[in-house]
Amino acid sequence: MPEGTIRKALSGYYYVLDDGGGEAVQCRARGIFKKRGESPLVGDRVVFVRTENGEGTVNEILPRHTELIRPPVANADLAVLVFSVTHPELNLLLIDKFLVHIEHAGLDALLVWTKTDRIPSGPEGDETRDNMERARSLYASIGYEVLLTSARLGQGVAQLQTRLAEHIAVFAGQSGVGKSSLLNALVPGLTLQTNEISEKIGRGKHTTRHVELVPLPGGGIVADTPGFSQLDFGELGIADIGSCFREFRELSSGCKFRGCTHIHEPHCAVRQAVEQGEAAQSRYDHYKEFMIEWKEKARRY
Ligand SMILES: Nc1nc2c(ncn2[C@@H]2O[C@H](COP(=O)(O)OP(=O)(O)OP(=O)(O)O)[C@@H](O)[C@H]2O)c(=O)[nH]1
Ligand SMILES: [Mg+2]
Ligand SMILES: [Zn+2]
Repeated sequence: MPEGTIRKALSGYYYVLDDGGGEAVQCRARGIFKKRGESPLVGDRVVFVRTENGEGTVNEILPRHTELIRPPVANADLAVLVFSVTHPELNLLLIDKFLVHIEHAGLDALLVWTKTDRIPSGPEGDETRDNMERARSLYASIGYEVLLTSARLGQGVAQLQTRLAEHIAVFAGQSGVGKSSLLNALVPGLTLQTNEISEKIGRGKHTTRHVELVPLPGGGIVADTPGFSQLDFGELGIADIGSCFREFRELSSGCKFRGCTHIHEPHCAVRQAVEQGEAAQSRYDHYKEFMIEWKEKARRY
């Protein structure tokens, strides 16, 4: 039976690229998946059969290396968090939330900040520029790579291509930050649909509606995904939020108590580092916020 990769999922169909080549085959999934509560994801390696009418059936999902729940993508090894520096502006809370999800899923993360061309060059752009630089050095100090880009000017696009070669990457971020625009800039001739953000609410219009794998000319594959801004730790099954903050994970060996939650325990190395300015206050504040959110969810079940 042929094997292939799911390139796109849409309205109950899975578009499978045969390893042997040719056009993607439109497949249904076998009923057994539903009964088992499984569902094939874009990026899944599958075994399928061709049926008479040129369509096919997905018979088996091969073991996954990674699995991201939101956006739903299998086998990616690199998550590219796409955030715009303005329109909408950087949202550190959301960055940290996405990072928790990604660390939990075991993917490497790359932070890509877009729309640098929209920062006014005069003094009225100073605040945005300062915020951007401060955030950049914060995340770089934790060990995350940050790339500044403009899809409009092509800034950073070549570096991004170099970084993405050899990877299966997934673009993740709010609606309207410029994920599809960046992919269009990476792939000459590609015309993924993009849309102005709503000036009234300052957010995107959810232009991309499905997950789709796009091969890059310089090597690598990227999954374009619909924008989102909600992540529920309960739903994602993330209990150990502290270990998903890289710098806290490292510091926690210095906490007096094993399993320290870094909230109320004495002799906590994480709290001490925050107090001494060695770990970022914003990261700690978000951590506490996520813990509260998570506890409230847990109480409700
Ligand atoms: N000035 C400027 N505008 C950009 C840039 N990148 C994207 N945009 C604009 O931002 C808007 C949203 O871009 P999209 O690429 O549709 O955003 P998206 O992240 O794919 O949004 P969803 O598909 O809804 O998740 C469009 O009007 C783009 O033209 C950029 O680098 N500079
Ligand atoms: Mg899009
Ligand atoms: Zn601690």
